[in-house]
Amino acid sequence: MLKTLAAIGATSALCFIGSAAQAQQKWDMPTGYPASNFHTENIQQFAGDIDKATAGKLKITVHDGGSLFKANEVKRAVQGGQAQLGEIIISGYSNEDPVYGVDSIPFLATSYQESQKLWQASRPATEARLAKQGMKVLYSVPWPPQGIFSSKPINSAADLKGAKWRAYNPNTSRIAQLVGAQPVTVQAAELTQALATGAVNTFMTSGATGYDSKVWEQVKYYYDVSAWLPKNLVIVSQKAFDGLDKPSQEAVLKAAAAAETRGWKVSQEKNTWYIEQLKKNGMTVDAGSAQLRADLKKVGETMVADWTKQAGADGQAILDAYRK
Ligand code: PCA
Repeated sequence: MLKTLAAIGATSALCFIGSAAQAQQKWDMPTGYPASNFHTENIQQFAGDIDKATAGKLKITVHDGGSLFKANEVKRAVQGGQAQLGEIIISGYSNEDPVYGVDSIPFLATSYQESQKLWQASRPATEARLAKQGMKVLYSVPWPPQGIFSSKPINSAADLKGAKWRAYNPNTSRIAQLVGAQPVTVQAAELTQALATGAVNTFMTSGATGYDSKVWEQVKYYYDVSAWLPKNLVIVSQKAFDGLDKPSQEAVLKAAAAAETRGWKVSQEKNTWYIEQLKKNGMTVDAGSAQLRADLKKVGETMVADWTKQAGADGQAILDAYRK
């Protein structure tokens, strides 16, 4: 905690350059994912664009890999003003509000195109909720489609019974419950270690995180079922944003729009590459048996039905807009 406070104090001070009293702002941006991940590279480019466009008036320091705040602490940090902006996986917060979890329901939106459509349908409700909590959405980028990683072959949901199932959000815990696995929440930054110690042996995520965490050292099978594409959002404290001069605000918004377009494109382009790396490192990759897919579809149907009840009229409006 003290270390965190010191780090913030050192980098987020408002300093003045020369005698013209032109304020230079230094912002801290925590993220939960490693430096070489495509989201983080995109964020670095976003920060660089802002630096350039403001001629160095707004400097953003990116703290990757959960080094300043753990992935699941970033929202509260931005909300509480300990960080001016940050990257969150929005479905990580669906216990606060079901709307945050709509992008992580199995088989509701399974391609980039559907995922974009679902984002357009859910964006206003998502933004309104975050705005109530004092935060503004700058941009979204999806993770590649989610598949199943396992240390042993899986032919149907029955084979998942009793698995030590790593979860990264409430919906992935719920899937574990529905298939009779034991959910353990582990952030991406701790996944390699959790696998090495045997705390977990099965999980759903993208080829991107499989690659980042070098999971082939423990797990040998990847079932590329493309069940959903969860999104990361970059959010800023409204108060911090309002504290910028107009040109800097415009620079942030412009860089955010570019990062959103770039991020969606890179996620899709790099997905194939990530899967290739899993194969190159000795993993068996296939699309999953018809039985496994059918079993998971049922899990998805249960979850859509539950979600619709929990999310009420707002949820129904999102689904109607998505399915139109
Ligand atoms: N990677 C992140 C979230 C989804 C994904 O593909 C993770 O596994 O934590």
